Amino acid sequence: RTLAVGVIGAGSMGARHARNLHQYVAGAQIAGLYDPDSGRAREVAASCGEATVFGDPLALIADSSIDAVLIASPDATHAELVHACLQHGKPVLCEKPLAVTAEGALKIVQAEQEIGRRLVGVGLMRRFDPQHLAVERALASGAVGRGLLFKGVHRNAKVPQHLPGEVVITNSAVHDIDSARWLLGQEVTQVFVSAVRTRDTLSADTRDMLLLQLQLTGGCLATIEVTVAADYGYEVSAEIVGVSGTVTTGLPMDAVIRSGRKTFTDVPADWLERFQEAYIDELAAWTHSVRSGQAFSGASAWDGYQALVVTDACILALKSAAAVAVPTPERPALYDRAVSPEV
Ligand code: ISE
Repeated sequence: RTLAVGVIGAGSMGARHARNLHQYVAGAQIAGLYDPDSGRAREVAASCGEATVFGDPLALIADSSIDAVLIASPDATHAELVHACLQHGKPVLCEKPLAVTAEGALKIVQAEQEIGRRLVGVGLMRRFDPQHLAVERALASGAVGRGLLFKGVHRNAKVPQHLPGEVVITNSAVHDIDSARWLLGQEVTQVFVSAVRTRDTLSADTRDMLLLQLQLTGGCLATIEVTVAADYGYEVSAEIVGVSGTVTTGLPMDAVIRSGRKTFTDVPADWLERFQEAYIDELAAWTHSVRSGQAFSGASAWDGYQALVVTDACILALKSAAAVAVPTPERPALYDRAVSPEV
């Protein structure tokens, strides 16, 4: 039967997820929506068929008409809502970050282990981006030999006037940290973080340009630039330097324009535009995994936790201006096998 999905959060991300799932994902429908702004929830619900607007996120999760839940609410609310889904045995796709600290994410991993089956997926959607998947395939083909160095660039067009470095780390750099772990197949063992405020118009504690330097197992390294006031547009790229060559994400397919003696292509405005295909493919994969009982091919709660173990260390490194060692806990067996919930 069609998977009845409840969405929590009708802001730009939640609205996009709801409309993507309604419009592009076969086998699923938006059955419920919640947002503290009920007007916004009603507006998104009206564009997604017969979705019910709930007055409380926990009521949505508990309701028997909801089979699975998609969390796109503010970062600080994620962990509590994921626990509620687990208590009701409901599969959940939670937007990154899974929690705002590793400790919070570990509690979710422990709760899932007590249940004994994987119900949690995390919205680290670059694992579904065609350009990143092309890098993964090239690396797996052996074309450049063993991957040694991950080089990530992550640029947002503009930053709110006040954005401390630790928020940029948990809200933005978490993607690049996951990409480094995923593409290299290694775990981070040490981090060093430098950060600057790029203009006086930003509040004194804003750090809108960060440079992360990571050491990983397997003798691997990573450097990540996260700039959230790049002005010119939204751009993400990843390069893996291997033993015998390098492989880099290509540009998303867009028109090349020649005009006024210039050649140019548009730069996306934001992540919704740049990763639209990845978001749809992530939702389709999640829907398929829940309906089929096969493992979700995206990030698990363990991946969400591991990324936060690194972001915790990055925040310490930012504050101490020193290198910080990162623990590498052993991955529980639950996250090794292809097991997932049945609906
Ligand atoms: C946002 O929440 C995202 O997840 C985007 O992918 C990222 O580029 C942006 O910096 C975050 O704020």
